[in-house]
Amino acid sequence: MTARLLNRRQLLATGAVVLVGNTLARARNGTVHVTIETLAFLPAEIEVKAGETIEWTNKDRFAHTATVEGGWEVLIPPGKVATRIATATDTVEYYCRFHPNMKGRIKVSA
Ligand SMILES: [Cu+2]
Repeated sequence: MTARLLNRRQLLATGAVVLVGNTLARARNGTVHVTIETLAFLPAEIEVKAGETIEWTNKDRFAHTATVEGGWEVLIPPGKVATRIATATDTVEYYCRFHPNMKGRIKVSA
């Protein structure tokens, strides 16, 4: 979580931040990208602002979902991309309905 405290220049200098699977990823051009590969959301934790787009790219050969218990669900077919526009209440944990061990987290910042 320390990544948030770094300024943009420091983030660029430590470019590995976005590449290492489980660290915070920020939106670029209004979209934050999550790759699904070998049964994992990468990065597992993302930070968005309300109105920004979350885009999941499924590189696996089977379908996955981004599912929030008692909330919304996005189906991501194999080899496809699916999106959701983040809302103010989207600070949530989510998982894949087909593979409950796949877990992710969304944080909505002001
Ligand atoms: Cu899955």
